[in-house]
Amino acid sequence: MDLWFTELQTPGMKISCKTTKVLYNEKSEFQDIGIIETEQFGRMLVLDDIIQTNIEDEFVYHEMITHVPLFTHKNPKKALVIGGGDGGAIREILKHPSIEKAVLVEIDGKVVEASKKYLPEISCGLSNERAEVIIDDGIKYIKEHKNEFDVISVDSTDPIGPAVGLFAADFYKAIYEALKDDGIFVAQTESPFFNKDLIKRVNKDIRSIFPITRMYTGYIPTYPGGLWSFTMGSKKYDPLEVDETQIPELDTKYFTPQLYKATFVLPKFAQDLIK
Ligand code: AG3
Repeated sequence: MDLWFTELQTPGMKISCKTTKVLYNEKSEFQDIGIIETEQFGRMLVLDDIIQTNIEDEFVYHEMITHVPLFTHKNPKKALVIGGGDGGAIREILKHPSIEKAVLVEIDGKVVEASKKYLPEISCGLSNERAEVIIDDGIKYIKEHKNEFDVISVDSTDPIGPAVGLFAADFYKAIYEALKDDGIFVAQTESPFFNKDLIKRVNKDIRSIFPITRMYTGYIPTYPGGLWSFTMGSKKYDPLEVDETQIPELDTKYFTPQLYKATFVLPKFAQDLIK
């Protein structure tokens, strides 16, 4: 018998993955959490029927949401991830020797628990002594912390339901205040192909708060359209002025110093969104 997990990526487009096992399926206070074994991508984390990450392609997203801002900053010591309960972003942040503390604030403790149990390759950083895991509402947390972080990564779900507030101008203002004077933040900002209005709005909002706003992309096979955007707001450092020959090699699978520079070069239609 063939079993297929299907995500409705847009009202008119689906992605299906042949599924060999359901490892975990529970409803938390916030969402329906699934961890399934797929033939193509290995173990996969699914929240409310939307693919979040999987063993095969997770490296792209987690490397890009962390190393790009961390290498834009001259000396990042304290980093924060909002969301990202699977721990992939924390694992990447800890590859930077300058990092003294990497804090994760995830609203759903069950996502962290399930990821620790079923996705150890992704969640492994969470038990590191430099990591701190806080189960709390990221919006509330950010408002209670001022002038504290060098780099903040917003590793959210799609802008529906509980994540809507993580794409709001008020939240970006609070992030600005939670960052130190030369701080940088990056948020995952969906597909340049399918989420044009969102990207336009988010860019406008971030530009009205941060002196430097830049968008970059990465290729993630299981996300709608493949091409995925990240938007950076920076108080002082401009990634376009970073000398990539000074970026050290890290143990990565997608990110390289050369790619750092190239990732800010956008296809014309994507460039037009943020004019
Ligand atoms: N955050 C979710 C990205 C959005 C994916 N959207 C989709 N498949 N429709 C990823 C969490 C990984 N730490």
